[in-house]
Order: sequence, then structure tokens, then C-alpha cells
Amino acid sequence: MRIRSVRMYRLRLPLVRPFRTSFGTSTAREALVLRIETDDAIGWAECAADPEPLYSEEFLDSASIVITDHLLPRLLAAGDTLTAADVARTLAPVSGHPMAKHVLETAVLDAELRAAGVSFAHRLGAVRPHVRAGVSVGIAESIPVLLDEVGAAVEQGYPRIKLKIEPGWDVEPVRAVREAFGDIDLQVDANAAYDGRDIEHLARLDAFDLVLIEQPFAENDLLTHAAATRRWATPVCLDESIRDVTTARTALHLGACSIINIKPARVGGYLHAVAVHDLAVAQGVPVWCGGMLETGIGRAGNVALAALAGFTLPGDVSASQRYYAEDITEPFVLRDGGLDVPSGPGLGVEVDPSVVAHWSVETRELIGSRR
Ligand code: NPQ
Ligand code: MG
Repeated sequence: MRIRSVRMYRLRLPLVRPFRTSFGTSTAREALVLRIETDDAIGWAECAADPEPLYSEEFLDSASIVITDHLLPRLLAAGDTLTAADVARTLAPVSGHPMAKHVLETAVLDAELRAAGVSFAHRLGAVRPHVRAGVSVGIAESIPVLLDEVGAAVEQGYPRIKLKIEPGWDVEPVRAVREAFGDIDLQVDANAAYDGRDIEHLARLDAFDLVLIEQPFAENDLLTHAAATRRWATPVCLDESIRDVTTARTALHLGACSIINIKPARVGGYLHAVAVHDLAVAQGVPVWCGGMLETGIGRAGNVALAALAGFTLPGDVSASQRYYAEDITEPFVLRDGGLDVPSGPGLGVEVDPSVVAHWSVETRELIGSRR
């Protein structure tokens, strides 16, 4: 495809409630949104990176520089026969930066699929029209506040609740939620806040019949995750550690997890995400789709991915209104404990240019329509 123009917006979308994790508190989502125009269609994608390198080493300004100075020039140099399937190989000489690569591949894929009239769900291999949705509940200021938030989510019909934990906020909040809400599907996510000295402390969570514990230890500490997998009854799930198919294969070989959280942004795009899914399915490992507080653009792709056969656990794919009063696409709405998978061409959602303009703090034309 011939890329005629590339525009990058930096958005600042207020969150309807602050979101606190072990690595910080967010009151707004800042995102890069990319719009590429080809001869046949317009493609959209968003970058999941945050302003600060806290979840992983990427951040918005690093993504912006890598895209403009190192990735986009390579895509343009590849010429007009470039397809979405070629993007990863074309960008592979650049080391790392999966979130920056993800946004370019996704925009090209969206344009390609919109032009062909094919949905993301169909292209990725989805097998269901509706996916179950979970919520991720941030660290609260007190147990009663936490119980209020969990209660509201249960009331709305979410079939699975995930609690963010950190040292000092783990066994007691889990106990309180279990006691208040009984037999709900409950899991926890530590975002790497613990280390090997905490294995015995976290073994106390075995008493609460959790679905899983997500990323208790550092991203590169597969051996401690393997030790915990042997020690705990609670299944260990990896998020930050799984950067590609290779780390997934290594983690499974070491017994460092029994469940994988797949985030397209973290593994460098939807096509890599499908490859991690396929590996997990081949090894009988359940997967679920993680989230990065995406706008409707990223949410649409994630919902399509979550519709693949191996995604047997509910994902962090909540309704838009859980995060945003006003989204940049039509909102995703909770129905029967889940979301409908878009079936229209490409991502299957329409971006509202006036809403994008309203929340943009910066707009840059990376290449014009001069070619
Ligand atoms: C996780 N996501 O599974 C991530 C953490 C995360 C839904 O829990 C801005 C602020 C962006 C906080 C992206 C969920 C973020 C963020 C991801 C937290 O680990
Ligand atoms: Mg996580």
C-alpha cells in the first residue's frame, strides 16, 4: 500500500476515576493516536505507552521519537508493496520498542482491512461474536472504598474482578472482597511489586481460591516465578515478562506460569499476539487479553483478539464508560457480562475527529500527502 500521510495526535483523556497500581496513580490517560492515510483507506491505532516509563521502559516521548526517526522511515523505504504482514519484519532491525512497533503495524493493518472490507476479528481468527469482560480495580484508599467499587462492578454484571495489589495491600483486601461477595471469579495483579522473599507471605492468598495471581515479581525474574508456581496453589499468570513468543516459550519451559496475559501492545502488535496465543493453545495454556486503559481504537482490536478460541478467561476489556466519560469512538457497552466483537471493516469503530481534536494536546503531520 502507498502511505500518503501520517498524522500523530497526542491525547489527554480524563479518567472517570483515578487508577492506582503498585507503580503509580493515573487521573488521565495520555496516548499517541496515529492516523495513516493510504490510497484506499484510513487506518487508526493508538500507542499504549504512558508518559512515564513505569509499567515498562517505553513511554510516550520515547515512542514518539522511535516512530518518527527510526520506524516510519523504514516503513516508507520498504516501498508501496508493503503489507501489514511485512511490517514486523521491516521494523525488526530496530531493537525493542514493542509499543511503538505495535501502533504502526496496527494502523497499517486497519487501513488494509478497511480497504478490503474485512474485520480485525475475521483476520485474526476470532471464533465468537461476544467476549466476557472483567474489570481491573485499582488500589483503594480503604477497604470500604474498595468494597464499594467492587460492588458496583459486580452489580453491573462483570463476571470477573481483578484487584491490584502491592506490599501492605494484599491479603486483607482479598479477604474482605471474598467475604463480602462470596464465590465471584477473583484474581490479583501485583505489577512486579514483590520479590522472592515474599513467596511465603503471598502463599497466604492460597486460602482465597483466586483464579490467578498476575506478575508478582520482576519482569526478568522467571526463576522466582517458577519457584512460586511450585509453591502456591494459586495459578501464576505472567504479564510484563511475556514480551514475545520466545519469552513465552521460555517461561512455559521453566514452569514460570500456567496462564498468560496477552497484551498486543506489549508483544509488538496483534499478529505477534496471535502467535503467542497459538503457542499457548498448542501447550494447553489458557490465555486472556490484558488492557492498557485503551480508547475505543485499542479496545476494538483487543476485543477482536479476545474472541480467539484460546482466550478462555475474561479479559481486561471493560466497557468504555468504566474509564471515559467521552471516548473518541462510539463506546463499548457491557451486555450479558461482556462486549460485542465489532464486525465492520478493520477495527470496526469510527473515530470522531471532533472528539480527537478536542482532547488533543498536540498534532503532528509526520508525512504529508506530497508523495
Ligand atoms: C496491567 N492494566 O494489567 C495493566 C496495568 C496498566 C487494566 O490493569 C496508565 C495508567 C496506563 C495505569 C496501563 C490493567 C496503564 C496503567 C496499564 C496500568 O498490569
Ligand atoms: Mg498486569
